[in-house]
Amino acid sequence: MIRHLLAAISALVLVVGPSVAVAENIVPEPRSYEKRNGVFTILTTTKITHYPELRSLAKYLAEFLPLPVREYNGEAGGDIVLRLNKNLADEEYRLSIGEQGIVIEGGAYGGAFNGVETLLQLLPAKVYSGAMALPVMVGCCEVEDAPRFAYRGFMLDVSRTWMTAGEVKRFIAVMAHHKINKLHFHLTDDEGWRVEILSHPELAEVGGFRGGDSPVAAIYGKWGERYGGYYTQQELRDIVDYAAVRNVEIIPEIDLPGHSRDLAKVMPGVLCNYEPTLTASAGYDRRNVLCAAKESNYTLLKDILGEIAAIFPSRYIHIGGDEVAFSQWLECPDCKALMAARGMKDGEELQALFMGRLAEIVEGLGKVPCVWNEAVAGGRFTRTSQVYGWESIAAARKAAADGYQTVVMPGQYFYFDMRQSQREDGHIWAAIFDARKCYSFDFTEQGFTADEMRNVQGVEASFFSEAYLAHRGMEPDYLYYMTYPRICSLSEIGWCGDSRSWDDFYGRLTAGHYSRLAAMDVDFRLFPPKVSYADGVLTASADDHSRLYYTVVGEDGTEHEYKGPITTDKPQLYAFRSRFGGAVSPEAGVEARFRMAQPAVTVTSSIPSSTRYPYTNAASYDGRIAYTGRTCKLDDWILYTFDEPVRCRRMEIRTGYIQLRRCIFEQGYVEVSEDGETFRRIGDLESGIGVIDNPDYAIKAVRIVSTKEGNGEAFVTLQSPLVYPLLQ
Ligand code: TNX
Repeated sequence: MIRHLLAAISALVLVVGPSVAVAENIVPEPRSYEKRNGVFTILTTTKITHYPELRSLAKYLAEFLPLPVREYNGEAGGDIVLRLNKNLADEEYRLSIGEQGIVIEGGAYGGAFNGVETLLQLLPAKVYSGAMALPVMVGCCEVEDAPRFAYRGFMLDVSRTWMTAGEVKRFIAVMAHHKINKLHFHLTDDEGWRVEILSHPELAEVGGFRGGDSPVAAIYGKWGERYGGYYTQQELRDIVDYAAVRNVEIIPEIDLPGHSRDLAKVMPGVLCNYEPTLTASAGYDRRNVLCAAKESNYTLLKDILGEIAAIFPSRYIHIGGDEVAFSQWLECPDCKALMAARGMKDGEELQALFMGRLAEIVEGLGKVPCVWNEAVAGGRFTRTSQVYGWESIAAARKAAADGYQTVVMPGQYFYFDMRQSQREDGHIWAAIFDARKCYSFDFTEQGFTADEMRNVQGVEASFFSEAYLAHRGMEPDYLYYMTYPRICSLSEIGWCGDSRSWDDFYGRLTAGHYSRLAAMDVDFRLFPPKVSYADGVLTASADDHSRLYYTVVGEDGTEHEYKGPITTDKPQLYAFRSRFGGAVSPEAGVEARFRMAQPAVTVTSSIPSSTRYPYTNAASYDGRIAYTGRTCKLDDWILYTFDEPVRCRRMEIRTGYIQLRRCIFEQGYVEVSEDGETFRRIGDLESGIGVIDNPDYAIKAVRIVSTKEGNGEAFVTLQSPLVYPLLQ
């Protein structure tokens, strides 16, 4: 009877047309998925029944499917059952959807969680927006699945850019939907201390904030105001619990002994024992390495790491070890004496001693130390550690070959703070790469041997956030624009084997997964549209699922929907962008649309230039930058005089580095001159940038004038003017 009723309801539902799930677009792709005939209909009366160990998982599932939760009592049918099966590996699972019900079996909690995530992906995407109306039908199938790697991680840098506990949880929630199971939590660095330490409360209370009256200098354009934050231990425990429900282990990092400027600002006694010369840094002590010779430092670190060990249940504590400026030790009489006493010849040996002592502390706390690859470069570091190979593929392979359990994360594939195409924002030091290039990472092709692979624990991607602050205009979604869909690629590298097919992945991504990301409210990055021009016709295309728009130079910026080829003899006026929910692509167009003019220019200033980086660099248009020879003062100016007056559609005068707007004229105004003699003030700097939009005159000279006394930096960096030519 009930069966007939259900069948009738299913039929009705089919007619009325509620959601029928599409099955094939699962990310990361399961090892085996077999479609079966029939459907199971989830009704409001369907129960989620679970083994006692899976209670929080059942409640998690009920956040998406508003169903009653019951402990499993042996009966079957008509239910969604969450079980453990000791014959499966911990993270392995089986998902079976039959007409009578759904069974998810995991080897351990993580396996069952993975099965639940796959089930969610078999439902309509709106399940992720918390708006799943019931009944909903799901096609019958059998899934058998397990990850390739036990370690599928992501590193979040909350030191450089502060994120609230709520923002961190949201990030965890989204990555967990991709079966990423480790959050490497970069809690300290030169720019911020984010974890409450009860035995030394000033670390977070002072070191969690910068700018204003904080001893920690502001960077990247927020000089005046005090800003930042830290997590209380209670908040961190809450994040740990939240993550555990989502099968995410949190591995805390305290970055030592370098990257510790913030710590040193709060406790100057941790630095080496010498008076630094501060002329080059406008009096600001930028040292960031803990003295290796001070016993008190090890006592302090024991206190700190003891509290970290108590907050985070993970077996692992990351203690950094990257980018240590040995010069500070080599200038320190105490470090030199220590080195002499131990017969050490270089900073690397002293680093091995420092990191070795930290490792002892961590092991004494019953945990495994994790380090960045530099810490083991000399091969002296304890073999019972986990190494993060970030500098290069060779560095990752070497750590694995030397017998360290290794997490592979070379920057050119896995640093998601790198820009995704030439004209977008982000770092460039490792590479410019998008989700496709990331996806192409293949252990076999990269030459990892079978021996090395035995030590590879898995993969990790990272988002270092020193440039994040400069993108407050995109807040909060610059983070998601930079990390998705690259995390989707990461999830398959970590989950599936080598030799994956991009076309297949791209198909699943665009046809199914984009909708899920949109339902999660993730403003991810779309791939740029393809644009071509031939025989007077301009054609553009995006993926089949996004909408395509264009703007025309000279109009007011309105976006028109692209409906078909555009006949024009001025293709350079058009820029195309695709959109999918809140997701957006970078602009694309014909080459000429993005070409910049490079009119001959002379740069002068009220400040003399540095000798190594003369102002001619800023007149060269070749990407080099110039430095002033001192900090900037009130009324200082920088003047750009063009050989010939310049007609253009926009001009920008920027100070600061190209990816990181640092050492900028913080506040000031812009003056232009049509004859090179008389100047008129046309506006204020916008985030340190002088902007002239749509001038209806030719610019002979432009000058920016500081209205603020310095910014705590020793110099100002200058770039070439950005001149957007007229496009008639
Ligand atoms: C290298 S990764 C760093 C970070 C920077 C990052 C920027 C690592 C161990 N050190 O301090 O933020 O590059 O991409």
